[in-house]
Amino acid sequence: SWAGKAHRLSAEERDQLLPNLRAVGWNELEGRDAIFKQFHFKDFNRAFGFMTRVALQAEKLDHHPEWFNVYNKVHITLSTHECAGLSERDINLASFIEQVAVSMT
Ligand code: H2B
Repeated sequence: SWAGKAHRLSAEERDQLLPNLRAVGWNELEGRDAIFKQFHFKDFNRAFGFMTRVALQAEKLDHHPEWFNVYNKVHITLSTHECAGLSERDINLASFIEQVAVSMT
């Protein structure tokens, strides 16, 4: 796509980029190069409002979350299929997701 080919983050890039996300609850999955976070909202309306805003940005970025929603909970996994692992696209989307989550809680 217009963004160029995604590459898996190097060890150095991970050391630089992941601590900020870990500090707000994102963790690396075991057995898969991806990051994961669980969000809890006040109710379904907040959860779905959050998902709607993330969905519109995902489409704009052409980078989409894997997610699961039940009522007020949204579980999100981010990974880049193109490079079969974590790329800068996941870091960027996670940062956007954090901004939206803060505004919904
Ligand atoms: N989302 C994610 N998470 N990883 C990808 O590699 C990806 C995507 N690729 N959304 C995009 C769509 C690709 O399939 C299209 C054709 O650009």
